[in-house]
Amino acid sequence: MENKLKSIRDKVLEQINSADNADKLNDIRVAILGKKGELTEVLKSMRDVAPEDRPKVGQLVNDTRAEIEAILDEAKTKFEAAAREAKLKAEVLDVTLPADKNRIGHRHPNTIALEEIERVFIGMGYEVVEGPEVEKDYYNFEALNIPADHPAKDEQDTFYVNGDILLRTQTSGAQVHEMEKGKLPIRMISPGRVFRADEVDATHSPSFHQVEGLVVDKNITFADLKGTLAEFAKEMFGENTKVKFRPHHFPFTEPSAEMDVSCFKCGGKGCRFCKGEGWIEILGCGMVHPHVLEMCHIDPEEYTGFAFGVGLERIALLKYEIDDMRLLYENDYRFLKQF
Ligand code: 2NL
Repeated sequence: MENKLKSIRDKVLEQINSADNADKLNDIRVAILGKKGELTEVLKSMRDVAPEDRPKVGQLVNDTRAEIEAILDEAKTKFEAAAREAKLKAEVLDVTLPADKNRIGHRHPNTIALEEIERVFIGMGYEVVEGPEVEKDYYNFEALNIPADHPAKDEQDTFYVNGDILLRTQTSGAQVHEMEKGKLPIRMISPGRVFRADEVDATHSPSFHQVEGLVVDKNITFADLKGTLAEFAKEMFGENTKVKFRPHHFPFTEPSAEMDVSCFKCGGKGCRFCKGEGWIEILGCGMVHPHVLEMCHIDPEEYTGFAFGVGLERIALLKYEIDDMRLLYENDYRFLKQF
């Protein structure tokens, strides 16, 4: 029995020495120590051993088993360490490789223009107030003196959500909401997205942005309108910018005007940029129509006001000399990174 155990032990040692991976070790473990393993069979044959020899032989079997297990474990640890070593070598990190460059984002030309406009008016004591893009027909049209049968309503070719609710065509609604609150005086601008069922081309888009302004107080006159907008033009386009007001018509203002600025490229002499005119149209404006004030429960005998509206894209296109509005919406990084 002793010899048999010794021969098993020697055979196993030799097998372990020649094993070259963890799987083979496992095969050896099963062949020797498993349910039907050689050493297990030896243990089963203990019944043939004389009772007085059993403790000694049993001890010997157990010692052999413990020794083989220890050697198997040691070999397994060696294989695992070698495998880890190989894995680490394969995954080596080259810290000298230059990292991918981070592209830092920046403001869209529309945002740059809007923040510039906001800066000018905040500097003159105006508040910035935003309103809802989905608006009631009343706040977009009716309250602005554009009744259901008014031709201005057709011109704006509106997107309707249902008969009463629409995507706003101008940000005026925000100002009507403010006037309805009844807290006077008002000095505000309301920037935001507006919608019109226009075909896309170099100067049109079904969704664009507007900044409207409104002042309501006692003794506000057309002189306040002119002075304010002349100052705005100088701050936006340069100290030497002149302004010109041409009579116009809007249903919500009376009198109404369009304001031109002297061409900031040629100073007014006429060039390619202003198409030889010397002047560039910038915004629409006027004194708030008395009926608009009345509908907002403001007494037009006591209070007057002026209002204006500018297209944000128009300002951005002019200021940054962009010749096609569509470029503003494509978000091509090669275009955007120039501003
Ligand atoms: C343009 C110019 C304008 C207004 C907008 C306004 C707002 C209220 C009352 C009176 Cl709440 N007016 N806004 C005034 C004049 C011109 O926009 O070209 N619009 C299409």
